Amino acid sequence: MATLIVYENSSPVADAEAIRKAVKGFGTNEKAIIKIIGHRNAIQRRQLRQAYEESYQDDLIKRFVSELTGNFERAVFRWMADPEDRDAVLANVAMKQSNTDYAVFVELTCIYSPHELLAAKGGYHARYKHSIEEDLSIYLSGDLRKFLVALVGIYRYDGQEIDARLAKSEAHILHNYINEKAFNHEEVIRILTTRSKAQLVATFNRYKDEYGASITKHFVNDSDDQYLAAVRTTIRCILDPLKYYEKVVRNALSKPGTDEETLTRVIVTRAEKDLKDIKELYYKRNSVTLDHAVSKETSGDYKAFLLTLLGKEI
Ligand SMILES: [Ca+2]
Repeated sequence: MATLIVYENSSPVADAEAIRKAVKGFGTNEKAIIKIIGHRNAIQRRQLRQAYEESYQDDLIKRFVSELTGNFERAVFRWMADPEDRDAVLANVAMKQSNTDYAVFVELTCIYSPHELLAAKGGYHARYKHSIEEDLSIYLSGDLRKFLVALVGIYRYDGQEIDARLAKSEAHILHNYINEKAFNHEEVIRILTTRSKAQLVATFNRYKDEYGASITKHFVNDSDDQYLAAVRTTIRCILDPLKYYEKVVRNALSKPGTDEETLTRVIVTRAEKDLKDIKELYYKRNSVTLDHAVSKETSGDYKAFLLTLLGKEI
């Protein structure tokens, strides 16, 4: 379930007028901005951008970028952009980091629906005039590149049908290659990147039954291998997205100085989807509410904005 509290009867023209007042002239009324955009769903935000453009011949996102700063600016940008454009930006930022944030691509391909992935790829074309695969190939190398390009390139079947015999045989194939430490074998990559999520869940469960441990525990070696880390993330995303997100948020908050990029990503991309469930899991796991943890680790307008998206009336 979502955390976003949507005001249903808002008017895009009235919103645009209020936003104009908040940004016009010297300074900015950040609170007024949060009060509006923190309570609008994706369709309302698009209508607001259109109304703003029509009324003032001004691009609202560009205006926000010039008025706001730091983490708050980045969060507002990710929130106000169309989802496919936002995902394109998240992907581009992730691949350009010196230590590629592979999790962004795993989320796109293993948690998002195939349709949403396709939209994000289109958004990437529109914004960067390249394909995601093309740019991944520029910024990455080796097994991680091979794996992520394959993941992004596939349009996974989204149905719930399961072939139990196939699950058994592919659990066996995976186990054989893992035993030989041939973690990057093309059969391993083929299974993980082409099978439907439902089928993979069956395969991973079968693996656990047959071989006595979760498959993620077997995809390890001594070295700090980014490819293997991406494989483990893939398996965790497919098996239990909520559990995955809870851990991502927990790690982002516990990092010295806080990993704001990741914290923002999870809150902005999940607020209209399942952030309420992630919050519940977070509380169960940490005995502290996510709202409390976020307000402890963040400050100012950024904090107020995240808490609003988390469903707090402030
Ligand atoms: Ca201003």
